[in-house]
Amino acid sequence: MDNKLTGDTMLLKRVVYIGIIALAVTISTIAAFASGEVTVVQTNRSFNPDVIEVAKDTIIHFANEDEFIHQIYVKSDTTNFDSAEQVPGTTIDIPFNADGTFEVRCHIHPKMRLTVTVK
Ligand SMILES: [Cu+2]
Repeated sequence: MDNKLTGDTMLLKRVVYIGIIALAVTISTIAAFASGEVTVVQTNRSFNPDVIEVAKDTIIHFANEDEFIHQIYVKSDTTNFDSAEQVPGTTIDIPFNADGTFEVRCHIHPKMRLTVTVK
């Protein structure tokens, strides 16, 4: 094979790869700060991400992609939520309608912790 062509092809692949990463970073940044709807995934008995900042009136979808049942809750002066048992493959929505910093915890797994800052 022509060496120059191989070099050009590798450069093109690199440019495309960097472009994909830049796009992914942009999309995830938008997701982290978007009002409206954000998804947090539960895997390996943890929240992913485990720190998130959202605009007021955002609904966070909690998608249980774990092999375990979870049962999540928020306890605070302004935002309170207590879910039923959440079996794998299901999603629970929690609205965050007040400014502040909140902790989402799991009754079943005390080490599970998500910090949500709403502003
Ligand atoms: Cu749990």
